[in-house]
Amino acid sequence: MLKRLLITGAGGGLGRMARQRLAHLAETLRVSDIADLGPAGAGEEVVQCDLGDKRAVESLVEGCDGIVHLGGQSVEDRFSVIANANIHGVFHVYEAARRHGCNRIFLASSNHVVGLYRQDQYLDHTAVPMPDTLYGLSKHFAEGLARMYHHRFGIETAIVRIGSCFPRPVDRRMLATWLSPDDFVSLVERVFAVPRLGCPVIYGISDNDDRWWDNSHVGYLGWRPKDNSAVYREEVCAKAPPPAKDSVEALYQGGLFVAEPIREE
Ligand code: NAI
Ligand code: 15L
Repeated sequence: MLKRLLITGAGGGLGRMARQRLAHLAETLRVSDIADLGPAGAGEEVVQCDLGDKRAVESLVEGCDGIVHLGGQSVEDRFSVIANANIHGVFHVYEAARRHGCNRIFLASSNHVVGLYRQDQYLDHTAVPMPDTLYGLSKHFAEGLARMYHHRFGIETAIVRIGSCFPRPVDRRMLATWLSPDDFVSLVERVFAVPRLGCPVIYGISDNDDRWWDNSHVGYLGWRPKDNSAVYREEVCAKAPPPAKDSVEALYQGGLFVAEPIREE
């Protein structure tokens, strides 16, 4: 069991779930966000801070022996916003981890690191990144940072290219990208249970019939996703008409992100 697990982004969609469902991994759960998280529950510490604030992150990480790093800008935005949270922010997290001897991190990367691949391409962890947005590119930076800190300083990271982690798939693309909340939780559990983690790229998807990504290289984690988006296929297809054949939504793994404008400044 960990002594103190830090969850960043604890006010977000995944963070709220992690806060509720991952407390058993540690004696103390330290939850953090730039947003107000309300009062600390039993066994919790609450720290409000901006990941872009190096000093604040330095003390945020102190005393933690594991991090579930979910905090940051989670969709495309202006470069300044992405740079603060996802570039400076993730650097601050890794630097603080190195200084304080925190050696295991679950890093929320994204499928948008490979968003410019086409939906008829099947990828594994060796695929050359093809980010679809500044957001996807910031996650590619985070992945590189994780590798550098692994090879130079021994910090182990699960680089998880999350597909679409929501209660249920809501469009046709998500039939391939869906990660169920239960499978997300079981993945985090394995990441902190396995004796040797290394620094693998893991595609964060459930056991969907539709799939673009291969996880066979991480069998050693013992993660067995149990859910399958196929259960929702009828419902999704009834609600969401098929996108036009030549639309980005139908062509690219990143879907509509591929059509996002570049927002400067
Ligand atoms: P979210 O947007 O709901 O939560 C992100 C949290 O980070 C928010 O509570 C926000 O206040 C906090 N945050 C933003 N900027 C910050 C800053 N400068 N300092 C401190 N905290 C800051 O996102 P969600 O869906 O919970 O995703 C969590 C992580 O997983 C994100 O890193 C996202 O990029 C990644 N991810 C999520 C996917 C999903 O399907 N939910 C898919 C792929 C990646
Ligand atoms: C992501 O990276 C986003 O954080 C999330 O909000 C979804 O848009 C997801 O990708 C997706 O591709 O469905």
